Amino acid sequence: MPTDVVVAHHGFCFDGAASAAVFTRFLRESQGLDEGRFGYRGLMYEPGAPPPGDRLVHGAVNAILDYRYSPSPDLTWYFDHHVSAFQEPGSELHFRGDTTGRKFHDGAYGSCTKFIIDIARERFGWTAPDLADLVAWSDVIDAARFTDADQASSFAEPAMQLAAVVQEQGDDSLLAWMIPQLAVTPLATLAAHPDVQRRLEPIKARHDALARRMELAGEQRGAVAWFDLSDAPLDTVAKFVGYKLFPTATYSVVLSRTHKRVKISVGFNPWAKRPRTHDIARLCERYGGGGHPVVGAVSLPPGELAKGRAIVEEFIGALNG
Ligand SMILES: [Mn+2]
Repeated sequence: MPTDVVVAHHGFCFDGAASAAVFTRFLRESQGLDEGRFGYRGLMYEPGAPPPGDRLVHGAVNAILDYRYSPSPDLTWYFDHHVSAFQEPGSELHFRGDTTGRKFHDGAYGSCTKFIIDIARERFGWTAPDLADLVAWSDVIDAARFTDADQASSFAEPAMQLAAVVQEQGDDSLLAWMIPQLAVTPLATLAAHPDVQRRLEPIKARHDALARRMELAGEQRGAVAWFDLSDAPLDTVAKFVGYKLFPTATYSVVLSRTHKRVKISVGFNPWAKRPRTHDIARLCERYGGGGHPVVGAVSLPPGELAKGRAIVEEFIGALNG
């Protein structure tokens, strides 16, 4: 049977996959569509990414979830919570002129998954109480609303196990299997599946190795937890481990390298005891980098470690100022 519902969602992202799962249930149950008619496509935020309208199929029911808006006439449903959703010229005007009542955007939401389930209830009278756990965890993970750094860097919760696998290995072939499962299976049951656990094992091993490396390399200088990880190439990320190791730090600075670049990552501790007094995006822009007020990075060509170290010193000085 041909796919005639195309769900284009943010790829390699737990909120993107969960949004696709909730939307699938919504469409199946509110419109009586058969499960076999759904196809999934991951969209990535990367330089030179094609406009999302290119991934839609003429004649199908097309949805874009947790990703940029498209003014394509083929777009049927739209849900997103990114403030940067309207990138294509004229796309915001096109969205505002919509009369179908099937295109929704709210930049105040922490996750697209929660946005979809709220709109489905308020506008269409559809609910799915069995998905409450999936929705709640998507909201925690996508907005990093963890109770503390321990929870944020732990694999104990089934949702955290699934998110780790999706973030690292969530390509179209894995998600073609996982999204329909997320739509109907309790998180603990799905996380315990041998295919999930087999994928999770090496991710956990790399994460644990990095956590040990950070423990050895880390030092706190004033308000800043600082990690020099430039001794060997970095093959994974552990966004919150630094705050677990140094809970009193307000900021973290990490110097790392891959074969492609030297990178200085700067972040604000979401559980900091003191308020943020610096705009990290602005700080990084001074050195050709960028980001958000709470997290940013500067990249240098490979081999420019000495310059990287000099920038780190300036960051640590500025963040203590
Ligand atoms: Mn999202």
